[in-house]
Amino acid sequence: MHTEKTLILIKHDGLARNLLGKIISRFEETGLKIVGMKMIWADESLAKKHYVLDETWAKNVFEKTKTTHEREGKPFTYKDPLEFGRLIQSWNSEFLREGPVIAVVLQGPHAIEVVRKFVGSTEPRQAAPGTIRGDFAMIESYAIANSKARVLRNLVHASDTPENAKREIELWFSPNEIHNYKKEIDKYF
Ligand code: IDP
Ligand code: MG
Repeated sequence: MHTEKTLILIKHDGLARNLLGKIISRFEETGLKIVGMKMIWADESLAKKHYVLDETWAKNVFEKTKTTHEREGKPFTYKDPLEFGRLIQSWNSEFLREGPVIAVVLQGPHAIEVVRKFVGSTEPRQAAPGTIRGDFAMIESYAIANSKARVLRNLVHASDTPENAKREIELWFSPNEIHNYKKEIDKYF
């Protein structure tokens, strides 16, 4: 009843920094079940479909970045959320294709919320210690990424809503790559 599936991507910076095992361990330790996992090097079409430019997402990205810039007294010159969203989407698409990523489907109670909590804030500098982004990428910030015209290298992507989780799982996995098996812990949920 409360069981959900969610998609995680360990982005290429995770592989490049040899953090794969540590990051996957964190997810295993939540008690959630890994029901799909593979290494995949995305092409442009997959990357664009993953980071769809929808208006709500663009507004959200725009607001998060603008708020941080203003709080730090740094100028934020973008006026149009869609234009900014398009720019971030193109950086994201490039980054996603920098090298192979590990795609994981996790299943269990409240999986989407729990995983987002473990991953931490979008800007690693603001992410709480104990989260993946906070523990392994805290020196990364909007200030640095935007001044270098590149995406935040924040190690992990995680689905943020049930609708996006469904769309993203269908995008990265075919049905026969998702496995249904029992674990001892299942009897409690
Ligand atoms: P999330 O990964 O925490 O869900 P989203 O708002 O969905 O964050 O943004 C997707 C990704 O786009 C982020 O993980 C980050 O890598 C990148 N990103 C978002 N805003 C900016 C920005 O202002 N500069 C650089 N990269 C950004
Ligand atoms: Mg997101």
